[in-house]
Amino acid sequence: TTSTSKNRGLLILLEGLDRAGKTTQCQMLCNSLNEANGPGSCRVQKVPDRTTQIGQMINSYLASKTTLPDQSIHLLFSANRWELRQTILDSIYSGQTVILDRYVPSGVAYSLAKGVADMPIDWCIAPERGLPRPDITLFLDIEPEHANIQSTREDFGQERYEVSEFQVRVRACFKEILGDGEKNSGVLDMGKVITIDACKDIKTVAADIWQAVQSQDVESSEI
Ligand code: Z5A
Repeated sequence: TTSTSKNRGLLILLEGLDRAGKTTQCQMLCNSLNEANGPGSCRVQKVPDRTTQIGQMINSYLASKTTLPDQSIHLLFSANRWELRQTILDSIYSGQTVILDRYVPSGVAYSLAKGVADMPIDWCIAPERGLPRPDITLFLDIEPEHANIQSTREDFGQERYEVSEFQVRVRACFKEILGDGEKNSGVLDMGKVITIDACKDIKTVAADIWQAVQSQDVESSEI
């Protein structure tokens, strides 16, 4: 199902490492849902939203134009999600499905992977509590250590966090946070978590995502 019995839209999250294909797949899924359910019934929200003032600070940090303490950048990423909270809720409750291109799991995984002593997992999660919970999380999985797939994808290596050893740690953190696919089996409740093999070609990944979204029996609970 792609809508709930209360006719609210769904909150669908696509997560994964850099260059896993999230932006590509968010757009393809959105196009398919708009075709199936009518134009405008779905939209994509990129996270971070680099257009806000906080987003511009994040952008400048990621481009290594500014430095910030690890704690400060963590809280800015979270603050950027809080800026989006109301518009996400407005969309969902007006019946529009929102596809998130990254969200809370990225916030926690990238900070945890830094291994900073005074930023344990509880500290990292605390500012995220109260944000809307996705109905479905699709984790686009690639193996940086084996496939070395990212370097073959356009533009990899341009930004601060795109270093292979770091990506290996981020992947392990994602798995700890999201669990093994069963609801609530990870540290974070991100709804139903489904792992997608993102090493396949773009069309096959899109078909796998479409099937996963279609086959989900999503609850109509409050977000
Ligand atoms: N970050 C954080 O620390 N804390 C937070 O709270 C959040 C984020 C939210 C920027 O994020 C950084 O912020 C990121 C995490 C950190 N770390 N870094 N660097 P971002 O989402 O803005 O990152 P991005 O640089 O815009 O996107 P991305 O993740 O790197 O890429 P992607 O969306 O996963 O991939 P894509 O743009 O769809 O595809 C990349 C290329 O690969 C493109 O040429 C595609 O045509 C190609 N591609 C895609 N799929 C395939 C397949 N299946 N086969 C072959 N080629 C493919």
